[in-house]
Amino acid sequence: MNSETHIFDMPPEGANADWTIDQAWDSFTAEEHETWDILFDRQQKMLPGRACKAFMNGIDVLKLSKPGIPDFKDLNAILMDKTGWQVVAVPGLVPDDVFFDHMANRRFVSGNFIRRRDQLDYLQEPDVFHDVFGHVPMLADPVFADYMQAYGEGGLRSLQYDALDNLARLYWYTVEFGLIQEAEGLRIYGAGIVSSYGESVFALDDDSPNRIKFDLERIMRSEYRIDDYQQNYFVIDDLQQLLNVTQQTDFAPLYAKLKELPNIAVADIIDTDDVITHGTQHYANSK
Ligand code: HBI
Ligand code: FE
Repeated sequence: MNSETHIFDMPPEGANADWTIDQAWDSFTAEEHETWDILFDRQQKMLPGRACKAFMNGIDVLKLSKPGIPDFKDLNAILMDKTGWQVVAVPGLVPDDVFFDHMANRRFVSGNFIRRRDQLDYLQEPDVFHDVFGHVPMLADPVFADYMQAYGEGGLRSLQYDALDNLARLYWYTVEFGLIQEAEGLRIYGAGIVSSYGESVFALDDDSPNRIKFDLERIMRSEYRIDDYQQNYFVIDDLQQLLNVTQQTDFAPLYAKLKELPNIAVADIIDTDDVITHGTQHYANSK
C-alpha cells in the first residue's frame, strides 16, 4: 500500500461516524474541474453505441454534461426524485460493512478527490470520476437502483456467512465490469468499463477476452484481477435478470455449496459456460 491510498481503520479526523464527509464542492480547484471535463469529454465521445440505454439515459436526466465536478446537492435533488438514491462523499475506501450499509439505505459512497493529470488512464482507488460518472447514471434506472439496494442488504448478510469474497465477485462482474445484450448489440453497463477510455473499447471490440452468459453461481466462484483489463466478461439479458436472480436466490445454501467448490481462475472457461465469444487471450498472453 503506498502513501497515496486512503484506507483507514476508523473514520479519519473530520469524518462522520458513518465515514461520510462534506463534499465541500467549493474547494475543488479550476484544474480539478478541468480534469473532470477532460475525462468526461473523452468518454462522452466514445460511449454512444457502446454504453447501454440506461447509462446514456442517466447521463442525460442527471445533467452530467454540465461542465465540472458535479455538485452533489444538485445531483441528489434529481437522483432522489428518480429512484430515491443519494450520493455521499467519503475520503476514500471505506470498510465493507460501512459500504454495504450505505447501499442498503440507497446511499452510494463517492471518493471526494479526483485523479491527477498523470493518472488519467489508471488509478487504483475509486475517485469522484469513477464513482459519479461510472456508477451514478445507472442509479437513475429504477430496476438497477433496486438491484444495488438488494446487493447492499446481501452484502451485510454475506459478512455473517463469511462469504464476502463470493459476493464481492458478483459486484465485480456486474456493477463494475458487466456487459448487457441489447437488441442493437452488446453494450456496457459496468462502471469500471464506462469510466475507462481503454476498456470501453477493449471490452466490446477486442477479440482477446471471453464473453460468457451471466451465471450467478459461476461468477461467485470466479477470481478476478484488479490491475488490468478483464479476461472474462459476463453478459446479462436485461437489468431485470440481475434483480430477479438476487431476490430469488437463497444465498445461505449457495454459500455453503460454494465452500466445497474450487475457485475458477481468471480467463478459464468451464463446461457449463454459455460462451458468446471465445477469446484469443492474446492481450493477456502478450504480457
Ligand atoms: N469503499 N469508497 C469505497 N468504494 C468501494 O467501491 C468500496 C469501498 N469499500 C469496500 C468495497 N468497495 C467492496 O467491499 C466492494 O467492492 C464489494
Ligand atoms: Fe466502482
